[in-house]
Amino acid sequence: MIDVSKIREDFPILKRRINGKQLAYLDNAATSQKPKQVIEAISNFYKTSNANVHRGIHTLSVEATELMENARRKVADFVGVKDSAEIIFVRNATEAVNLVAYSWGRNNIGRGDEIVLTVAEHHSNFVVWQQLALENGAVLKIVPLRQAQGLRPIHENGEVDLVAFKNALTKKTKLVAFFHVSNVLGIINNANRLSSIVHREAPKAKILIDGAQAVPHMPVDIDSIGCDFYVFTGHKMLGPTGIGVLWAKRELLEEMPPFLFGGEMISKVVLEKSSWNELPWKFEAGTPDIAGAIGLGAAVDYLSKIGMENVRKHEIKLTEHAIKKLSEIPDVTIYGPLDAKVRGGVVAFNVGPAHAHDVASILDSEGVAIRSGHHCAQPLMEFLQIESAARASFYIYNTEEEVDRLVEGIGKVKKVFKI
Ligand code: 7TS
Repeated sequence: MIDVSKIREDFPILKRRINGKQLAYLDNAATSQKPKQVIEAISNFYKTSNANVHRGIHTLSVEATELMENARRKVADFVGVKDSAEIIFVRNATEAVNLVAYSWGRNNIGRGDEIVLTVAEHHSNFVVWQQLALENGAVLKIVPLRQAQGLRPIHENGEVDLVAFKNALTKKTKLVAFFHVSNVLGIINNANRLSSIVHREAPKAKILIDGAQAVPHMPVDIDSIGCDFYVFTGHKMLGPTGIGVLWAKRELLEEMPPFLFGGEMISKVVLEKSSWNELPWKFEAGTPDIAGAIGLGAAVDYLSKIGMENVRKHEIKLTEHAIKKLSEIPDVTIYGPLDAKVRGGVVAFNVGPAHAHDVASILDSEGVAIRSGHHCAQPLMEFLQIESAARASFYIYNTEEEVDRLVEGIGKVKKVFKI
């Protein structure tokens, strides 16, 4: 088990007081806080090794290049990728999905071709494909979540409907894109199983997995999943904002044209034409976020030291506690499965008729930070027939006491709204 009080000492921001109360930061699905090891890695880089990468012969440039490429190796190891040239640094998960849509999608998906998504995708894995379909005349097919049998409403089971998923796959399917862990319902998709269904039913289709909520919270071994593209984002896993990752198989990346053109990504330029740099740099035009990559490397070191199995266990414990406590409050509706073992550390809920923004605002007055709104998943909100939800999401530094403060805060919401 992890030593939370020791971990908390590494996060300076957790000492803050908000509205006179000790901060309880329960908005980790939006972004995580950063330990001093990450903050120092970034500031040390600027203090001691700052130079541009891949260009200079001078010592600092060589040092900066080594630091950045070491970070790439660390990230590759962290997610079980053997060939670190398959790790493309981008700005965030959203940019990674766009890179795939522009470089691969626009060259391979045309009129009448089908793109299969689930109804619970984050907008970054939804709007990107919707736009491509609108442009190219491709067809979007949306897989619903499974309807629970019996008494409980849909939102309390809610894994991807496997029958509908299988039925959506046809000879025309070019791309299947789905989340690994839902940022609203916490559902953990069985990525290997869904991938093997795609291989069986639509062998020519490519598979893209959005791992933005998975990689920070559980062991992920990309090479073993059997997908073609996997994306994640550094700022949700203790890293800085501005750095994310696209992974794809080498053969696929080699076939794909560059997404952005300019410096760093070329091999040779003559007046008439240019040729492209090797992987991964072919997809990293311009000066990259060097400090961001180094910061992400430090984040990966930090998480590896704790062990992702331990991160997952800690979050299961907090989620179990949260679901138990929230279930005891009349008028609180929890969305997603109630068994913490099958879900990530994200708990979305509503309190009677109170608007989620009011819930979040009253909790903020108690120093408890949660997110409210549609969570960039409006198709899912429509599916659940709600406008919005409040959401608490946990990480390594959260405690059961903080969950209890969330619950107490909900008591205050109920008083204010006379629920
Ligand atoms: N995919 C999922 C599943 C996400 O939860 C998010 C961000 C993204 C993609 C996009 O990540 P980005 O780094 O490119 O922005 N999710 C959230 C959230 O739930 N609240 O704020 C951001």
